[in-house]
Amino acid sequence: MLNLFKGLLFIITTIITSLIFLMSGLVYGQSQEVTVHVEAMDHAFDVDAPKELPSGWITFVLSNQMAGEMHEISLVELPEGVTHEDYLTDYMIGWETVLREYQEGVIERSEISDRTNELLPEWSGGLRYVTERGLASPGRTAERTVYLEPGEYLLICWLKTEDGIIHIMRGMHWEFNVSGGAEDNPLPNPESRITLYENEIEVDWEPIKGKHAFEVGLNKNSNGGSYHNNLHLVRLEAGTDLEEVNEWLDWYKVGGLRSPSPVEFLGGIVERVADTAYFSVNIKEPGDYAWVVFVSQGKGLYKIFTVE
Ligand SMILES: [Cu+2]
Repeated sequence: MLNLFKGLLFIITTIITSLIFLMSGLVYGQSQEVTVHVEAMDHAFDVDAPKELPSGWITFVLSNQMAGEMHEISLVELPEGVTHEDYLTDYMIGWETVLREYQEGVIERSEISDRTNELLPEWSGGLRYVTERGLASPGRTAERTVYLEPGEYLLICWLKTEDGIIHIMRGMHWEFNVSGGAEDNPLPNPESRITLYENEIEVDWEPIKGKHAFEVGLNKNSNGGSYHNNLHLVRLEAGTDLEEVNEWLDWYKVGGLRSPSPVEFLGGIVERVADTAYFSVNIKEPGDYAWVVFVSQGKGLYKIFTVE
């Protein structure tokens, strides 16, 4: 009798355990893409998302339909114990000072790194820039998919106004928290691959109008670092000077990343953490375009193409 009871108990326990397993499988199996919609304003982010996001792959869509200036999405993870306020005050005031001194000729470019060491708080080294740029001109929308670990983050825009004020200081920042939960989000599934070599942008894609998702492979040099960590899509006009575009992409330059831009930007990436970056662009008009890799204090890399 006792054995029969034990047998029944075993069967019931097995059924319940299987049911729980199945249900949890259903819940977690239904991995959903997490997308955060961001509308850019001059100068604020209007974000349609909760301040608490699940960790894993997240797509940030930067829509620049309402603003008159170009904007970007940068994401930075704060070191433990550092608050959003610390970043927006101590750290940003340090950067503003360095930028002003450099632009006024008080310090040389070669002195910037020493001066930032003096001015920026000690915890600055612990900041983790997950992505930067992905520049979107007015009327454009840029998408970037990144893997976020649990932590405290800030969404920021480092571009500068016509007067040289960093957009973050004008209010382009949005604080959020990432906690565990969605590590099984689907991996990005891009249609095409772009590989950045030392002297070449290799594009495995037939240019056509529409929305296109790309994976960017960052080829490594012998020291294990990437040759290049950025890629941008621009729309060419008669007389566009790509060397001028490369100069403009230099944040440290007096006119660098400052309104107005010399050309229209349709999205892209700066990737400092991973070997592969994911982004999407939307090509609405036929015309001439170029992939641009910004090279600091050098000649940029370009690949021009035409969309019929
Ligand atoms: Cu901005």
